[in-house]
Amino acid sequence: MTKYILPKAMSLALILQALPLVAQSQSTDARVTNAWAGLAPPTMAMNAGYFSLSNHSDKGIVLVSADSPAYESIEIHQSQLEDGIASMRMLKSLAIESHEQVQFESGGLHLMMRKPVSNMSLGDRFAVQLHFDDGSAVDFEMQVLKSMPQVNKSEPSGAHQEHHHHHAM
Ligand SMILES: [Cu+2]
Repeated sequence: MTKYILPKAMSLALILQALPLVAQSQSTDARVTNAWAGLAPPTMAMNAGYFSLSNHSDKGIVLVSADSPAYESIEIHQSQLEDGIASMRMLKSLAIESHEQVQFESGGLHLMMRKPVSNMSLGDRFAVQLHFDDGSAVDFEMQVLKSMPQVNKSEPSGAHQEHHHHHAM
């Protein structure tokens, strides 16, 4: 009868391979990039927030809400053009299929952020949290900018964009 004895180095390699799977099941694989908000006039009690949201998991995810300490309330909105009239409606949820990316952008999906807690200036950063229907959440920072950041929407080939963030959960 043969007895298998794994060399120590080999068993360690097996353990290391297994670790990412464990981490994956405990955190969401949603990732936010290129988050920004325009500079709203001080008289405006609302602002729109934009970003790219990618689902890097093998399952669909459902965004259900967003909040920020910088605004009293945030809704998920969809702008649309109907018969030449622009309007927007609130979404109760937004499904993102496995390995899909959705763009929150001017004229489309956006976060409608109401009643800023303080006056925002160009370059200011504030925290935003997205909540999903499975109870997971993603934290990110939104920056007040003049216009959309000029970054590749797809996965970068250049070195200027940060690489995947692994959630330390
Ligand atoms: Cu809106």
